[in-house]
Amino acid sequence: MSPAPGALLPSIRIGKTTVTEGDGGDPMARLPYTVVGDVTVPARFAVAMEQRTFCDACARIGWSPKRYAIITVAPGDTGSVIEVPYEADNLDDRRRQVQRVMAVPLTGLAMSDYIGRVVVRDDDPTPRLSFDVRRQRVGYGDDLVFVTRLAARVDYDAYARLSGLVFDRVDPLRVVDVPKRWARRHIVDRAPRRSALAKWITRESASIDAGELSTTFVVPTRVHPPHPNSKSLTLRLRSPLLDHPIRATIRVR
Ligand SMILES: [Ca+2]
Ligand SMILES: [Ca+2]
Repeated sequence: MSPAPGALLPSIRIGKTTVTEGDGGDPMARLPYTVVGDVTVPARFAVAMEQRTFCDACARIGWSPKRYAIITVAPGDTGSVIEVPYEADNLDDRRRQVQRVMAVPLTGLAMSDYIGRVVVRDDDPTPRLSFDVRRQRVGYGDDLVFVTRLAARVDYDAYARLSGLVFDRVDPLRVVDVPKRWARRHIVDRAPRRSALAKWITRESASIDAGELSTTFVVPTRVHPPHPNSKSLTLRLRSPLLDHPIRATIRVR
């Protein structure tokens, strides 16, 4: 028997929950709801589920298409769970994944709290970021190749910056040692040709794009007559993924 017009309908209160992501598969979160009042005849409500992701530097963000489900509440039920699908991977994530669940009464029910939420907590460790060189010693005319590398793929752009370090008592690679065209693109025009190249390398990007494992920074050198002493270039890498900066050096002779 349907409730008389004006009678207070039992209502549904949708809850909130947080789940730990896990690794792959088709995971389902169990979002609780409670029934306030007595259900005396089968009642139904519909839910729309929508995934939202929030992140500054992620490859995949935004809203997913909605999914729908219809939930039947049997007489005497005091509550149960709504199964809410979400995404799980084995990548370190910066995105915040939230499943928003909106309920609409169909028959025999009212809604009190009609918006629920599943927050998915990432469980993958941040991989180690390293900074290395392809060859520690090169000759004039060769490229100096600095390599920024992640130990595992991640789901965001791994931001990193390079700057040069200048040391006393070390003969530095100089502006004159690199091709003019490279110098024009990477360092200021006014850099004196005899000054240390490292001094002018201040803001080079060494960021690794989401899903990639490494990136290189290449400094070409000009062919020179043999030089009695080796020269060197040391670069320092800074990144929010590192507790402290790390550095790498290449010698040229
Ligand atoms: Ca995971
Ligand atoms: Ca993850």
